[in-house]
Amino acid sequence: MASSQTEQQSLVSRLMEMSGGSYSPEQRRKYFISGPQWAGAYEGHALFHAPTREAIGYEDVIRRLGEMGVGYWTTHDTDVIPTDDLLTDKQWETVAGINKALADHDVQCSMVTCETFHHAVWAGSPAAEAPEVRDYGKLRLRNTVDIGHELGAQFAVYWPGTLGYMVQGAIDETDTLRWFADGLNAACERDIEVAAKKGRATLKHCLEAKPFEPQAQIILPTSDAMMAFISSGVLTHPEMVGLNPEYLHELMWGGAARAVLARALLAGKLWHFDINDGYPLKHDVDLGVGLVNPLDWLNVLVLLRTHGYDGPFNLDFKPPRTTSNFGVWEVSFPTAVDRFITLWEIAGEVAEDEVLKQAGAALRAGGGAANGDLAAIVAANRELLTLHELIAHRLFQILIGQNRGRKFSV
Ligand code: GLO
Ligand code: MG
Ligand code: MG
Repeated sequence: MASSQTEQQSLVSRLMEMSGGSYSPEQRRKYFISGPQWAGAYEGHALFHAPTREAIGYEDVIRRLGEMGVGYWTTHDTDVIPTDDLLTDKQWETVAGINKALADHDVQCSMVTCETFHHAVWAGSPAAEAPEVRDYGKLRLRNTVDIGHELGAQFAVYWPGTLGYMVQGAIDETDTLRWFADGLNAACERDIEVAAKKGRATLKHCLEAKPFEPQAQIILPTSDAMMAFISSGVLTHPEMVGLNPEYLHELMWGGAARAVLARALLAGKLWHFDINDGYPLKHDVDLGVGLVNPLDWLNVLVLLRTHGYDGPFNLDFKPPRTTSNFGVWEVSFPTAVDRFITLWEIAGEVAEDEVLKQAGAALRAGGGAANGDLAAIVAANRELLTLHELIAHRLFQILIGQNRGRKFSV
């Protein structure tokens, strides 16, 4: 029996070692993978859950990411600066400390995001009726842009989880949308000023949708709703605003992640991507990438590889409450990173697979020579379309390594 914590930790480490298959920190650093402060520091708390882990600060999260080979870090303003210190000189002391930790561990800050859902001031959302709440919201959004430039970020993300309601009829949705746009416009305008002053590119401002939680009804619930909002005429700089879809958030409304991403790719708005896993039509469980839907994930990565997506893969998951502080860094983070890289590599094999190449080419060529005759068109494709199921089987084989000769009992 492993009864002491030290013995249990050695058991976990030994079984991790036995599992094998880890990438080296150098290999991991080749990917644009980012680790959120809030994921590393998540204590396991929720509405029905007391914390199961101890608090840790940015120094530890950045050090751990650097050591394991995750080259990028992301944060909310309040993950690292208490709300009362924001907009005061104290915040710049913290920002200087963060820049030192980033440099010490060879990690870069890729994205910043403004917390507009947790503090009591956001009870009615950052786009609330009261003008003073919205003015404070604008200050905070502009301040997050300032912090982002100071930390060297390229992206700002906005998740408006409070932009909605619990009870119907209490808010006017069109006002809320315009007021939300006012906040984004203030952030973009500040960005243009600061970027010019610092000789840096402006940030990419990315909207992240989630269909519900914490509000019961959300006014911009899906990535498609976000795209319609971007082109609705209320933004002063729609060209500065794109998307940060989250894999699980699209599953939560029953969407097909690949199709969502395809629509964003066509619109040129797929700039940032939150990666995780979970179950369709359930709440936001934020499990590690690939633990629930590895085949779907493989297909998502095939799409992204095929279309040259070069933005970040942000590990927006939550280490389960059953995992200890030790386990977060020994198991949660490295295994999530390594499953992602493995799936990315397998997606490369899919692109090169001879069966899939020939099946795809045959389907695209069609049966031919039908002369516009309806019955002949149907007949010409009758046998070819069986290839759809064959392709799905081949993808399963590639996922489990059967294409490389993996054998079971025979
Ligand atoms: C919550 C969201 C949240 C955002 C974060 C960045 O469900 O996924 O974690 O990604 O606030 O804006
Ligand atoms: Mg997210
Ligand atoms: Mg989520």
